[in-house]
Amino acid sequence: MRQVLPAAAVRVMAEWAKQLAGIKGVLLDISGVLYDSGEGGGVPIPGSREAVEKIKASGLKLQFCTNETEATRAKFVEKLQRLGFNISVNEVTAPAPAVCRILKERNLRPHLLVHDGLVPEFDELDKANPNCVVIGDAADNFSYKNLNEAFRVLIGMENPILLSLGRGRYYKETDGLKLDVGAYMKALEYACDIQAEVVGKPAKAFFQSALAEMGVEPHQAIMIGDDIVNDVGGAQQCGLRGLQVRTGKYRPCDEQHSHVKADGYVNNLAEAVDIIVKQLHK
Ligand SMILES: *[C@@H]1O[C@H](CO)[C@@H](O)[C@H](O)[C@H]1NC(C)=O
Ligand SMILES: *[C@@H]1O[C@H](CO)[C@@H](O)[C@H](O)[C@H]1NC(C)=O
Ligand SMILES: CC(=O)N[C@H]1CO[C@H](CO)[C@@H](O)[C@@H]1O
Ligand SMILES: [Mg+2]
Repeated sequence: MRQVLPAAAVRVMAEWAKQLAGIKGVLLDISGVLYDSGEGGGVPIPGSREAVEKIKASGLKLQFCTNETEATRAKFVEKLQRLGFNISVNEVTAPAPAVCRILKERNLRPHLLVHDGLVPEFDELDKANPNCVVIGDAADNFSYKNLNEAFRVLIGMENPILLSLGRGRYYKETDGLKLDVGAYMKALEYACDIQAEVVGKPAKAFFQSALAEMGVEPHQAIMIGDDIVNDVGGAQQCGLRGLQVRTGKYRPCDEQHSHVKADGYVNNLAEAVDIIVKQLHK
């Protein structure tokens, strides 16, 4: 029997599906799209494991694009594999490796205000006599003491350089919403009257490096995320199409956001992938 959808749903579905012609690659946010993070590693969002397989089987290029900065990429990927996702380190674009490249290029020696789990990503770098501060989602390591130490390093420099791994406002774990790095980045900006350089979503360069990994042009790619500003808005700024999933940190008011309008809204990753893959075979 043919499923009867309300007229509005049919129209919206058709609208964004029509824009899919020429799609060659899919960029996926991880947290809130594949799984909900939290104590004990988190829980997969129903249908998302199968959706990843379906993209891979369809011949579309796939790259995961995360602002996750609590653990090294290797640790993070291991966790996702334990949750049943078929994902490898080279399929993940993440801020820490990107910032390491920048630090090397510019001969910067970082003072780190990051989660303990991320510190090994910076092992190869000279951290003596720091000439910049790198801030990431330090979670419980965002103590007054640690923030103040970073502040003192910055305020003592002639031209303070603050590099931030993302600028998210908050994110969601299984026990609720959590303040993200952006809130702390703003505190240091305010105290030192400076502007941070953001590495990670929604920075254009970050999406571009993910696209380069896939070898597709912005107009051939679609980003799927739960964050209307950082995933959807960031991707659109870079020339990609952006879909928002109604999972993770999604809130209904996102669909009336003051300056970001997603190319489409879907209930979850599985629904998005069904529509995208069907469209390929038209
Ligand atoms: C995992 O993904 C790779 C491509 O990234 C694919 O070749 C392989 O068949 C997948 N493995 C499973 C078990 O689906
Ligand atoms: C970071 O937090 C962990 C867990 O609370 C703690 O054991 C560690 O000492 C902290 N590290 C720093 C540098 O504050
Ligand atoms: C925009 C975005 O992807 N935000 C993510 C930032 O990082 C946390 C984890 O540290 C994720 O939960 C958010 O989804
Ligand atoms: Mg997310």
